[in-house]
Amino acid sequence: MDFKLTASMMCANYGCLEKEVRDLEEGGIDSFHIDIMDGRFVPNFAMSYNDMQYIASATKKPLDVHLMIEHPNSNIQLFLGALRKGDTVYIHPEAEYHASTTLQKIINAGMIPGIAINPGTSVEYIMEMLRIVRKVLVMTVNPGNAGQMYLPYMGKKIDKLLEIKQEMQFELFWDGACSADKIREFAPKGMDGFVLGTTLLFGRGKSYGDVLKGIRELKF
Ligand code: S6P
Ligand code: MG
Repeated sequence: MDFKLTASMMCANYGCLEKEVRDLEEGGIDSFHIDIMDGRFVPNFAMSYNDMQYIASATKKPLDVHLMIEHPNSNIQLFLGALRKGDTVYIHPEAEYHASTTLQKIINAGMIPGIAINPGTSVEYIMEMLRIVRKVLVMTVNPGNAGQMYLPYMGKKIDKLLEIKQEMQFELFWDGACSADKIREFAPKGMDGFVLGTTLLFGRGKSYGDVLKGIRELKF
């Protein structure tokens, strides 16, 4: 079954970040998920612009930059300037007055435009943006922290997005408390990828290669 696995780098060990990137790459990760938080849009500070730049320099794999910052339009050029074609930038429509303007800047810079949506944001709210984005990151926990519980009321929203996706061009990615059970349930329904954090990949007492191999070998 074809789906992408991306590593949530806010869960990595910063004492040996270079090794973490290398081990994930060698283990077969598809991309690196970079959670940038401003302490305003979400009540936490996670990764910084510098962390993102470092990881970009340490790998040839794509970066998926998840901007959890207020008014990303004010800083988007800074982030775009440090990225490569083929990298994805997700903004939150809840954090921007004119989200489509910001998305257009991402498109014009040659990056992949994405929207990340909070648990409380409806599919109807993002309907028009679905026509211009190439990726949707559906938050299955409230944004801000790793290690949270899956919010079960997200299942219906995901099913709705999976249905709409059949007639549109976007890919759908899962972010938050991703477990093997969720991959087993949602990959066959058409989910294109999963962000892996503490639930499945980091701090599990297994090598990244073994975890990723285990996921690829799941029986559907
Ligand atoms: C949350 C962030 C996510 C988390 C990821 C962690 O605000 O956007 O990317 O880092 O969900 O995974 P887990 O398995 O610890 O929930
Ligand atoms: Mg994220």
